[in-house]
Formats: sequence, C-alpha cells, structure tokens
Amino acid sequence: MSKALKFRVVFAAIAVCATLAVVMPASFGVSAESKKNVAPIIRTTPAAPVFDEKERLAELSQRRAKVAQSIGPKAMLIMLSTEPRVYANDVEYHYRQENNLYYLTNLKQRNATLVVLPGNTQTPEILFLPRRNPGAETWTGHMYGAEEANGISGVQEIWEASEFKPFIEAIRNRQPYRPKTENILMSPLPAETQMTNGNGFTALLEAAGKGEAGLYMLMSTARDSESREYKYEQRFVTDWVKSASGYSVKNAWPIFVEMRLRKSPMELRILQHAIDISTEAHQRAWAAAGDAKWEYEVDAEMAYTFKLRNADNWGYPDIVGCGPNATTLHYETSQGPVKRGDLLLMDVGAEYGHYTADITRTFPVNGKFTPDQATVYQIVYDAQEAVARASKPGATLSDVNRAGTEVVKEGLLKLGLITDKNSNQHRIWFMHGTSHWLGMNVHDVGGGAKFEPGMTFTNEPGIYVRLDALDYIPFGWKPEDWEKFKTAIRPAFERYKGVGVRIEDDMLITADGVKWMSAALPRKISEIEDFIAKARRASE
Ligand SMILES: [Mn+2]
Repeated sequence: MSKALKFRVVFAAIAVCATLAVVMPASFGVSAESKKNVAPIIRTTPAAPVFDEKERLAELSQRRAKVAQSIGPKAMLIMLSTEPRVYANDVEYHYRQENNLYYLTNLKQRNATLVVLPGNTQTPEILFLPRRNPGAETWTGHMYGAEEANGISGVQEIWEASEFKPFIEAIRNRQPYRPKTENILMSPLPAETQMTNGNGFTALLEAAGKGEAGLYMLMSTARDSESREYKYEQRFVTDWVKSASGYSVKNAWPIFVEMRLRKSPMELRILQHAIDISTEAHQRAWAAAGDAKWEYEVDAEMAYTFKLRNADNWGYPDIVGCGPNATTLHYETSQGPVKRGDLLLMDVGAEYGHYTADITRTFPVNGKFTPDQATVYQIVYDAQEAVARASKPGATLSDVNRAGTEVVKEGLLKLGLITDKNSNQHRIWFMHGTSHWLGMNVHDVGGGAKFEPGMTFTNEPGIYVRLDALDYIPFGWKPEDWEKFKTAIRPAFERYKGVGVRIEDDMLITADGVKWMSAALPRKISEIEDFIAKARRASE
C-alpha cells in the first residue's frame, strides 16, 4: 500500500517537473537524462518495440481463432474486463486490463466485453463497448470509439455495452439476438440485416436444445474458494447456472494456459523491453546506492527509471532490502538503513505492454564483496549456472529446480549451515524453488509443462541466513534433532547470519538450450564490482 502511495508521489513530482519544462522551456528544457549525469557505463534502454500493424492484428486474430477452435461451434466464450480496484474510498489503482482479454484484443479500457461464438456464421466475435461519453471523458479520460476499438483489436462486430444484458438473456432463452440499429456501433453486416434464420445462432442454440452447449469463462482454479481475480466471472456463472439450461459451464483457463505458455516473437520483444527497462533501473540503483542512507532512496531510482522509460508500472511491488532485510523474501517496506558493509538485495521488475520482468541482484553497498559475502554469493551463482545447464526443450521446472537446489545443498554443507545433504535441512536457508513461469503475470500460467522453445521462466536460487532462523523449531523437526542441528551449525550461523543473497534472471527456452534475457545486467562478482566502481567514479 505504501508503495502505491509512494508511486503516486513520485509520479506527481515528475508531472510537476514536466509541466514546468513546458511552461519554461528555456530554463527547464533539459532532458532528465543529461540533468542526472548518468555514467556512460549504464545501459540506456533501447527504443520500445514497434510492430507492423497488419502483423499485430493478424496475431490477435490468430489467437482468437485458436480459442474458437478450442471451444468449438457448440460453445460460447465470455471475457469480462477487470473491475477497477479500489485503493481507498473513491480512489482507484490505475486500471489494468484482465490479461486474457488483453491477450485477445489489446484493449485496455474498462467495461469492454468480448464474446466468441465459433459456431455463429454471421457474428463469430462480438465486442460490447460503452458508447463514448464526453461528460465521462472530461473526468476520466479518453474512451474508445468503435473505429478505434476495431483498429486496436481487429474485432469487427461492436455493440453498445448495454446490449450485453439483453443478448445474454436471449441466449439463455435459446433465442437469437441482434440489437436495434442505433446500438450497433460497427458491423460488416448490412444495416438492414434482419433476425431471420437465427442470424447465425443456430449451431449454439440447437446444441443448447440438446443439452450439449458450453459456456466458457475464466474461473478460479482453486475449488471451493472465491477467486481473488475472477469474482465477477464467478457471479456471472452462478447466475447462469440458476437460470439457464442446456449449457454446461467450462473453465476457459486451460485454453489460455496452453497458449500463453508459448510466447510469440512479438510477445518476446515486449517482454525483452520490460527486461531492458528493468536492467537500466537496476544499474542506476547500483550507482545511486553508494550515497544512499535509506533503502527508499535506492528504490526511488527504480521508480524514476520506470517512469522515465514509460513502463506501465512495476510487475510486482519492489523488494529492496539491505543487510538482514535481504533475508525476508517479500520485504516491501524499503524503509531500513543502507549500511556500507552490507549486501543490498533488489528484486525489481518493470511491466511493459502487460508483460513483466522479474530480476534480482544482490550487491555490496560499498562496491566490494567481503570474502564471506562472496562465498555465499558464489554458491547462488553456481546454482543459477546449474539451472541454466538443465534448461532445454523437454525438461521441466522441477528438473531445473532439482539441479539448482543440489548446488545450493552442496554449498550449504561446505559452509557448515547444514549437516546432511540428503535431508530437507537446506529448506531453512533456501525456502523457495529456483523457477516459475514468467509472462503477463510475474508468476505466470504453465504448471508442470515440458519446456519448448518460446517458453519463459525465472532462474532464482537464493540463500537467506535469517537472524531469527534458530529461534523457532521448523515444522516437522523433532526437538532433540533440532537441538543437535543447532549446536552443529552454530559457528557457521554466527559467521553468516544476516546475509541474504538471491540472483534472479529471466530465461527463454530456445531450440537447443536457453537464452538469458537479462544477460545485460552484470552478474559475476568481478563484473558487479567493476561496474559499480566505474558507475560511481563517473558520477563523482
Ligand atoms: Mn521471481
């Protein structure tokens, strides 16, 4: 929460500066970049990808065709826009479209609804869109007109949003539907098209008559619990089941999982851009950390870079933790002190065009690893290398996790932080897996799929020697074993306590192995030390 507020404050500050620059071009017209005196070694984000409009629309159309093929002519898919999320009272978070609707349409506006009816010969895709309203636009900004929505999404049949309800009522009652002309905002069909011959609805309605029709919607995968993200879909389905017969409700989720797992070249370029923005942000933060007294000063450099490079947002709240704070996995407060001799862990990723980077680096605040810090870091680094070696078509996230975890275990044994490699002792110091899928969500869809070219995931082993690690008996331990264990590892604990290291890179499976998409951000100990020395020298 405080993060969102901080974002607003930073954004407001940038907005004020931008306004001043316009008002007083002579004195304030200096670009942010030259003003900030950035070291030449910092990698400027390359230009944002630009797509050929025809190719982009063809890809969206292919995605919808694939979905249509998956659900078949006897079914209908309904995709609702995300409801705005409340920050507090009448203040909302900035609007972010539901991923799968965006994936099919690139439409960012709220209250747009897509219906896919593969068996419908005349209107196989219908977009319901609120009519433009100058009054509303005065307050909340531009709304799509039908032409614009068609230009962005390629959907040709566009009906006024208020028609969704009567449309659904008709389908529920197994009747065809077409709105009166003034509520058809766009259609390739002649204006005088009448409701004859079922208007193409025959396949769906006949199937419903036989109890064979399907209604596909996005639903929570967790059974018996209310979905955190798909409440409105759940409510729609609950109502539907009460009032309609002949349709069985099906979860559209697996269809999108299959598709989104394999990233197209277009998606990969967008993701790469998110990674590039994040890379510059991390590098600027390393340079800035030399003078910082507080974690938020370093974090501010990240937020600044995201705005400067037109990122939509972060993909997840920034994690910037110094010293012992680095041992808290999802530390988000960033209000602790930055101390010279400590390590600073930053797990920060920009979101661009609905795709998010997920990158972590851990570096010494003063620019030089101590021998003990370096030892722990090198184990995590080697674990990453093991994950990369195991990453190739056919392997799974569990395979690469096993490979990376093995290296962490060996390292922990050498450090003296565990006494038995063939046990779960390592979970005290490394409590997460090395990898998750990456894409439109930071923890993206994909489950246990086998790697294929075009799949993207993270490589993020870590070791966290929490100060309180020995204060509580972990779940599943016998008290006498725990006492023995504590005594055995106490010297190593005293030596390494407060050290937290995670290194995280974004990986793309290729035909014969894996590509490090975040390779531009230094990762080797010597490279990080060199980089920091050069970046800070340049800004003195
Ligand atoms: Mn991650």
